Parts: sequence; structure tokens; C-alpha cells
Amino acid sequence: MKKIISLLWIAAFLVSASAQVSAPLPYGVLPSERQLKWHEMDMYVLVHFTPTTFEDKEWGFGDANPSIFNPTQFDAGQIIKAVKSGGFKGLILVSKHHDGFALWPTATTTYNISKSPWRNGKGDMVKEFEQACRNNGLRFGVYCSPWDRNNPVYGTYDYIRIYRDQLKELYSRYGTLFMSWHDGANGGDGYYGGAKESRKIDRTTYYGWDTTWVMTRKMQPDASIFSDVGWDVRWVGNERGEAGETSWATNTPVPLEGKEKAGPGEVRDDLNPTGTRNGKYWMPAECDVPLRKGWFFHPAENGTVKSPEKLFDLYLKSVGRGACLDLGIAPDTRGLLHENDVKALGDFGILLKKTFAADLAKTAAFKASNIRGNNKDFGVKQLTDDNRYSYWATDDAVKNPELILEWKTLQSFNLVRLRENIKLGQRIEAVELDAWLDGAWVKVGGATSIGACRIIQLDKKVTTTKCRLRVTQSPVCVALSEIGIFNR
Ligand code: FUL
Repeated sequence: MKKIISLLWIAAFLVSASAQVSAPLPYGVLPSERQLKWHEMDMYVLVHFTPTTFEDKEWGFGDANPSIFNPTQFDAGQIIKAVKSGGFKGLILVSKHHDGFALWPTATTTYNISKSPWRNGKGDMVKEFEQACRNNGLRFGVYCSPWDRNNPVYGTYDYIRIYRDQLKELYSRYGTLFMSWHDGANGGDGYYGGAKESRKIDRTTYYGWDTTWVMTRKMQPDASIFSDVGWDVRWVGNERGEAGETSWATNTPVPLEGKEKAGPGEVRDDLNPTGTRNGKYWMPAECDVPLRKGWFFHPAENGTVKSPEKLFDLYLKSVGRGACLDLGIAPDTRGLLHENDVKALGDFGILLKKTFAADLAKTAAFKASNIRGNNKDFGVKQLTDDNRYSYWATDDAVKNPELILEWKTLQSFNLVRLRENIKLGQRIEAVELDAWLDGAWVKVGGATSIGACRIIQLDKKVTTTKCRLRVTQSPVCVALSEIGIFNR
């Protein structure tokens, strides 16, 4: 008897040893650690607040007297509390907008906060935002506009030196940044130290981005570089907050016709919503959109604050398509977020929490058409463990597997969230979703470009005991890390 038992043990050991299979090979270009951390954030905000707020304008000309910048009730804590209540994980401060006014006491220009009455000219608004972020567990990033409508030497190489020095100050004084945000806006006319003229520059060469961003990497290795052309994150190509219905995390920027090089403000950004399948770089989209009509606060726009439902729709069109949502918020002249904005953010946060609180996939029995090497390390349990990097995988040859989820009682849902383990690349090109209705499988939804996150919104609520996910297009075996099923 003893002998039989030990033989059984040996046999069991051999079976489990033979089930040891290696992980699937990665597919295509892969995200860096920095980009993985960025993906995990999902949402953050972009703050616009300069003398332009006090002028009630969207683009300051660069001639506002610093004396108008006096937000007597400024409270970074009030702003960050509202941001946090919305579920946002970080904040990017526009430390200098096109008007050229620096919100920190910089040595690079006299057009800065020390010339304002705020905190008797002793304040550092970048520091106050940064500290409030860190105290509340939010990541912090900066945007320093390259176009500067105040600087007398804008347009010459001297300005590029000044701009780089500004970035150096921002990169060295405010701890670890999660993002260095850059845009390509260059309107031409400005104050320029009193010249009041239009200055044209060649956007593809003037700023020397390749040199600047080498410095960014060196000084702030955790900071994702954002622009129309990456390096780490691409502009989605619109300010509506919407990624393409198909949105690849990979991208190959295409220069404008007749140009050799693509750069911020000079790229086929009509291609940015979709990105490039099998593109040269991992360069996912960021969807920026203001909470109000404009990026800056205007009392006349108090009625334009987006509703929680509208924000949820934008969430589905950005985060739900593998991008991050970057929501513009704008303090008012008191230096506070207006109560309408605070309410919208808070209610949006509640809506998000409520929607994603109960994951029906966690109560379902799973059946997969294939499990890699029949090994539970690649089994279906990994799909509901809230870990973006543990995953269900199939054998190398199995590219179109199926997954069935079954419940003992009827369940109603209209949202299905999928994630791939993107450490192994963006693999799945298309899926379809069926529900068991009146004794047959009926297609109820589908999606393309899965990646870090894909939320499929069903046309109407489905009530069923069984649903089926079919991977219809994938060049390699699958590495799916999550399926979540929700009812909104
Ligand atoms: C744009 C700028 O011109 C707007 O003023 C705003 O800062 C937005 C986020 O980026 O390109």
C-alpha cells in the first residue's frame, strides 16, 4: 500500500512538472516601466491658472501686469481634495502658459510670481500644488509652454536657453514628476517685451526637442514625455477627450506632406486618435479635455461644467479605449475651484465607484477553450484577481480561444472591461461578445485594439445566465489579464 501511495506521489509530481510551461513570448514593442505606471493612473487633471484668469481670457498676450495676479483665498488643498474625490490620480500644473508668466520664483525671467502681490511676492505656487499633491497621494507633473508671448528674445536661440533653464528649475525643485507635458501651440503674435509683433518660428527645428528631452530623461527619468509625437505619450489629436474607436498603444508619427520630420504641432495628428498597429514606438494616447468650455476660468462659463454623466461618457471614450483622461480644471480669481466644478468632480467620482463596485465576473464559473500547458499559472483565476499583470494565456498555436462565464441565476449588465497584460505587448486585435438568450448565443458587442483597458458598452442591458468572449483576431496567442462585468 505504502509503495502504491509513493508511486502516486511520483506520478503526480511528474504530471505537475510536465505542466511547467514558459510564458508566451512578447509581441511587438513594449511599454517601459515609466509607461506602465502611467497606464495604471487612468486619469489626472491639468490646471490652468495665471494672470490670464484675471483678464478673463484664454490666451494671455503676455502684457498683463503681474499686480493683477492676487488670488487671496488660494488653497491648493481645496483643489486637490476635489480632484481626489473625482478619482483622479495625478495633477499637471501649467507652470507657465503662452502668456509667459512663471508661477514659481524663477531666475530666468522677471515676469514671474515674485512680482505679484500674492503671498507678498514670496510665494511659490508650483511648490504649493506639489506639496498638496504629495500630501494627498497624487502624482505631480508640469507643463511649461514653449511659446512665450512675453519674452523679448522669443524667436532667437537665447530664448531656447532660457526655456531649457526654466525646465531645469522645474525638474530640480519639485521632486519626482510623473509627466513633462509639451504642446505645439504657437500663435505668432505677442507682447515680446513691448515689441508687440508677430514672430514666426519653424516648429520642427526651433525648439530642438531632441536635445531638450534628453535632458528631461536624465533629470526626471520617471516623467513621461507628452506631445503630439511622444516620446512616451501621444496627444490624441483632439481636445474633445476622445480616443479612436480603435486606438493602438503603438504609434509611428507621420510628418506633414513635404516635411521630413514630425514634431509637436507639425505632424499628421489626424492619425493620432487611432495610432499605428505594429507602430515603431509604444506611445499610447492621452485625451485632454477641459471640464468647462475653456481651459481657463470664465464666470460666463459657470454653466458649462460637464455633468457627471458626460464625464462618464468621456471616461468610456478615453480610459475605456486604452488611453488616459487628462481633464482640464481652472481655479477662479479667488484661487479656488468653483462650487459647480467641485460638485461635478465629486459626483463623477461617486458614479465611477458605484459602477465598478460590483464585478459580476467574480461570481461566475469560467470555462476556457484552452489554457496554456493546462497550467493554472495561466488559468482563468488570473482574470478576476485585480492584477493587471497576472493573466490567462493560451498555447502558442491557439489564437482564437473562447471564454464562457456562467452564473446560477440571471444577471444583468451593460459594460464589459478587458485588459491585456501589456508587459507582453498589445496582442489582441478584435473580440466579440455573445450572450445566451432564448437558448442560443447572440452577439451583443465587440471591440478592437484591447491593450491596457477596453470597456465595451453594450447597446442595451443584457439579462442572461451565460456570456461568451471570442477572440476573433490576434496574431499570437492571448495574454488576457482581466475580464470585468458591470451593470450601470
Ligand atoms: C493648447 C493650448 O493652446 C491651450 O491654451 C491649452 O493650454 C491646451 C491644454 O493646450 O494647445
